[in-house]
This record gives sequence, structure tokens and C-alpha cells, in this order.
Amino acid sequence: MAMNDLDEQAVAILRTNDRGGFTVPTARLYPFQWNWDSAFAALGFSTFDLDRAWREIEMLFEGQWPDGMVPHIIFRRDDPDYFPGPSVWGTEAEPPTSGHSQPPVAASVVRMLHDKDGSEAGTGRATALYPKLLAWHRWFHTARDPDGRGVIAVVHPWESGRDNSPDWDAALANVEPTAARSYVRRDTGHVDASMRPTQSDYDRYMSIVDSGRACRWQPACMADTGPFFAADPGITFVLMRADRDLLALAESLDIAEGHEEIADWIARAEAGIDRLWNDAVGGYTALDLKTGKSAGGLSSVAFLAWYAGLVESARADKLADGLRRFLDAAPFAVPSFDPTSAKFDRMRYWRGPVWAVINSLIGRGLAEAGHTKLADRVRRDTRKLIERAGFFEYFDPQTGAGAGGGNFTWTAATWLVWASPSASEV
Ligand code: 9WN
Repeated sequence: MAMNDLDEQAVAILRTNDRGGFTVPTARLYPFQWNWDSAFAALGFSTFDLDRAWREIEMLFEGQWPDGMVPHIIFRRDDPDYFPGPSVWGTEAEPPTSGHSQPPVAASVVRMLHDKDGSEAGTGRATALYPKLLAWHRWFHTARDPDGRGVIAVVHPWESGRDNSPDWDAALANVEPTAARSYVRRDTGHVDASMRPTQSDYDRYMSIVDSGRACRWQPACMADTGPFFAADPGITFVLMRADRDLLALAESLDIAEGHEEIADWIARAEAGIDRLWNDAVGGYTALDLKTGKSAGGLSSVAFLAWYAGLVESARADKLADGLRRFLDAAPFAVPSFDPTSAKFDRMRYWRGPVWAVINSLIGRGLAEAGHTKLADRVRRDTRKLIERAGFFEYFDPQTGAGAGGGNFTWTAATWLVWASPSASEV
């Protein structure tokens, strides 16, 4: 690809955040390997160093648990810059890890790497990863959907990757804040507190970690006795897409194992997703499985329906109207929460800011479904945000200002693979 200045900066960010085969999301604020950040990082590396791209995913799977779960953080060693560190999670895993997962984008990434890498070595690496991916997806479909509803739940807002989204407000309000011990947050030492979850959120996050540790992070115990269990449209859509990509990968690798099982998961999800449709808000919303109540507002992950391959027409039209409403209300696409809602908060993390990685998934889905105008707007805005503000963790949808951490791995990776004028991926 013909590199421009920002391409070069993005490559430098990936190189600088490289810790020897895996990247950190950004120095200091997030000093370990994070699950979905790494998958996106691999896509970024694939634009200039395929070997390094594969390595990122292989190192992520070094943290896989015997039951198939791939944790949301692999610590490898402790670092006082982040809380909660490995001793708080108490997982006894080796290498040390957190106790729950994160959105499973890796299979989709592995499929893309394999398509790009025509070499025999690449086929070998994809073949070695396939059973690990299959085991992880199986874990999600059982551990996080124990009743076979066809929707995937999270045991902690951190598992959704969208920590303080209004999607979790009602379910989190039912969690008793931790009273057991005092703790010191590190995140607000790196980033202004107005751009982070509140103290009340953190007290509840820690309370769920305490209950997870008491359950030794066993899924059945967490689903039954944990204080938080909510179906997530984000993970449900990401996994639906990842299942389709995993099946396509198996076919192109000529692997027979898993075909029927994956096809069943897809069919179950296509039927189950109805449970998350919320006619009042015209979109798919989170569902608190403890109370049976739907979250009352629309998050940007509802617009991953196209990425997941759902094309049912009446609903798709409503969703497209919802997306237009988001875009009319905010100069920069796509706010993470409905900008016309009272809960919208343009600088506070997952309550309003734009995230480049989410945009790349929404944009890809829209383009595949033939919504070319909307897809172009999402990509154009992402490009503009990065050109104006730099490689920030997230962006204010009203002013375009960058927020959260800087020199951010997944923003740089998304630039290289999708948002840059020189990017070849759709
Ligand atoms: C907790 C690393 C991660 C992302 C998440 C994002 C944020 C962590 C935190 O940072 O979460 O996992 O401490 O705030 O919400 O999506 O993977 O970039």
C-alpha cells in the first residue's frame, strides 16, 4: 500500500505498543494484553507484517483456559499502573489472567488473515488455531447461554467490552456495591475522571469480581448465583458473525470437525435474537436475565445486525431509521449511545463517545448489506476524526475531540486496515 503520514504514525504506534509478540492497548492505562484489542491489532499488523499478525493471535490463545474460555486480560506479569491486577482476580491461571472473556472477534480476524496469507505456513497457523477458536465459541454458547436461548449473556460489564454503557445501568443497580475492602483506582490517575466510569460503577464492578472469585469463575455458579447476568446484543452479534466466519474458515481449510455444531449455533442465534428486539426503541437492546427486563435505550452495537448477517427487512428498515437518527443528532458517526437520550454523555466512555473499532464493524456490515451511503458516512467520519484528533481511544461525537488514552493500538490498527485512504479492506 502507498503509505501516508498517518499510516506511518499508525505503524509506529503498533510497533511501540508491541511487548514482544503481543501489544498493549496503550502504555500505562492498559499495560497488559486485552482480548479483542489484540484481535484488532492483528488486523493492523496484517497490513505490513503478516507473521507478526499471526503471532498476536497465537499469544492471545496462550491464555486460553482448559474449558475453552479466552480471558479478557492476560497479565503475564503484574503492573502497578492498572487496577484490578492478577491477585484481585485470583484465577490461578498460568499465565495469569482475568476470569471472564470479551467479544469474540478473533475467528473473524483469523479468517481475514488466512484469506490474505496464501502461504502454506499461513494455512498451518490457521489450522492450528481452528480447534482453539471452536472450543472458545463452544464455551460461549454453553457457559454464557446455559438455557440455549440463542442470546449470549455477560457476567460482568467488562465482559461486554462496553463497560459503562447505559445498557447495564438497571442490571448494575441491582448489584450490591462492594463493602468488603477499600481499593485505589488507577484509571483516573491516567485519564480525566469525567471520561471514565463513575465510582459507583467501579464499586459494583469490584463486587462482581468478588463474587466471581468466590465462584472460582465457574460459569454455572456465576450464572446462577452471580449478581449480574445480562444478554448482550454486542456479543451476540459479534459471535453470530464469528460463527459464520469460523464455518467459512473450516470449509476453506477443508476441516470437517465442527460444521454441524457451528451451523446449529447460527440457527439458534438467528431464532434467539428476537428476544432482544425492542419495538419501543426500534432496535436490539440488552436484556437483564435476572429480572427479564429490557434495557430502555439504543446502543450503537444494535447496528451490528448487518455485520451479523441479519437482513430481515421490516426490522432492518427500522434499524436504518435509528442509525439515521443517531447521525442526524451527532456530527460524527457513530455515537456509542443514542444521542437523543437523556442518558447520552458525549465524553464518558461507552455512554456516547465514538469508538473507531465499532465503526469499522458497523461500516463493514452496512457495506455488505448494500447500505453504501451509510457505510461511506461511517468510514468518512472515522477517517476525519483520526485525521483531526489523532489515534485516541475514543472521540466526542459532537466536537470530534479525542478522549481517553492516546496512541491507541486498536485505533491505529483500524486506521490501517479500514479508515485510511490507502486501506484496502472493506
Ligand atoms: C476493562 C482495553 C479495554 C477495552 C474495553 C474498554 C476498556 C477496561 C478498563 O479498555 O476496558 O476491560 O479498564 O476500562 O472498555 O473495551 O478492551 O482497551
